[in-house]
Amino acid sequence: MRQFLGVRVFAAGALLLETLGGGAQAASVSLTITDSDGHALADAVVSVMPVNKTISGPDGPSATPIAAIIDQRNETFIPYVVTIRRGGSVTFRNSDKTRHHVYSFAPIKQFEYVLKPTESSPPVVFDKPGIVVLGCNIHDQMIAYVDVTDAPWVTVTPASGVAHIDGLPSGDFVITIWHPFIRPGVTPPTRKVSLPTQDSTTAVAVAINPPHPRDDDSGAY
Ligand SMILES: [Cu+2]
Repeated sequence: MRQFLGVRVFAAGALLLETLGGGAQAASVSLTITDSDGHALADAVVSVMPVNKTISGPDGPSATPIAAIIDQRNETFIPYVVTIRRGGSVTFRNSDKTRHHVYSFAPIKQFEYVLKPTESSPPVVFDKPGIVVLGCNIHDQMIAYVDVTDAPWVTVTPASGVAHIDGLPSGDFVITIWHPFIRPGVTPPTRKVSLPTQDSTTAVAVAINPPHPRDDDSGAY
């Protein structure tokens, strides 16, 4: 038990040092995403765009990825939401022992592949920004989303609903929040934040209304 406590104290000390070191080098923003009842929302895409477009792009952990993998496992797309930069690609993989399919009818990208067990698709390149909804013709309950963005920084909220974007320069930013609750044709909420210095940080809370059952027509993508 004493050893266990000792490890915990050491871990807390390391975290404190890391926080102090990171805070001195770059600005950061954290967002708490909830539904309208205040419950934490996972799978919200939080993308950060500089107002001044000449701000150079990032290379830290919050940098928008240029490639992603969506696995098919236990008849589920994993992850449920991915985000990539415009021009980036997603590779689809079947890790189940049954055959799967993956298709998109999205206006910005249409494709379909049948994937045998252990098979992967070629990388699918997305060259227009927007939301792509994915399905499997064999298992109707399988659904996933690809958010294709020009924003240099992005993250997807975990179960806590809290998104941290680190490694930002000082400046003004527009943050856009997208979630599968937001129906096609509805403008996602945005927030403007100003990070005046390299060590500034700000926290923003955003509530997303769940769709009204009568509005829940995902076929409109
Ligand atoms: Cu399937």
